[in-house]
Amino acid sequence: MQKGQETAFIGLGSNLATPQKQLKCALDSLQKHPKIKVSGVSSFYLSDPLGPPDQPRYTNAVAQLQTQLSPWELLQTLQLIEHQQGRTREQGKRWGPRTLDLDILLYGALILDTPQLHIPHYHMHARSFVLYPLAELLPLEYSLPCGTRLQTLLASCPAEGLECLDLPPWQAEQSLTYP
Ligand code: ROI
Repeated sequence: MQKGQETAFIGLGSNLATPQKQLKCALDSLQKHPKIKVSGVSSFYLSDPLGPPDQPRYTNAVAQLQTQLSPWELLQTLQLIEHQQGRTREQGKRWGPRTLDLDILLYGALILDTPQLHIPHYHMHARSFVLYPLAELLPLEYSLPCGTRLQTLLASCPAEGLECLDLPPWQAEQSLTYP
């Protein structure tokens, strides 16, 4: 890893406006950023909505990044991409449907607890649509900054309502190239 570079994991989610396309487009934007390299992408998953059930199922994935951006700069970049892809304030409503959600899950071993940014992500420990894709990119023995192993979190988080779309669409269509 280059000096001044950190490994981060981000969660991607969408349940509006052709969700798979939204995720691919976001991955493309991330890859094009001069200070970000997308070093891994999980399979895409279909997941039942957490929150009101009267909304479409979500498409979720996790991406691994090498970045020279600080956590705050990375947050800004993710918010800009969300905005570019039509995310509105209205969609910021708790538990509502959304065009694109990009969350910083992990940023190296950093623990950050501020009202604007909480790393590791607040709810990642209990969300199957985060943990299962993350487990494609990290060993089960991996310990999160809080000290809990990924394996332990998975064991208490059933994969109910989660469906792996076998071929990662970004790979199937050869539309994007990642290592
Ligand atoms: N539910 C699922 N399944 N996936 C998400 O990405 C997601 N994102 C959200 C809420 C509304 C909590 N529900 C979700 O923000």
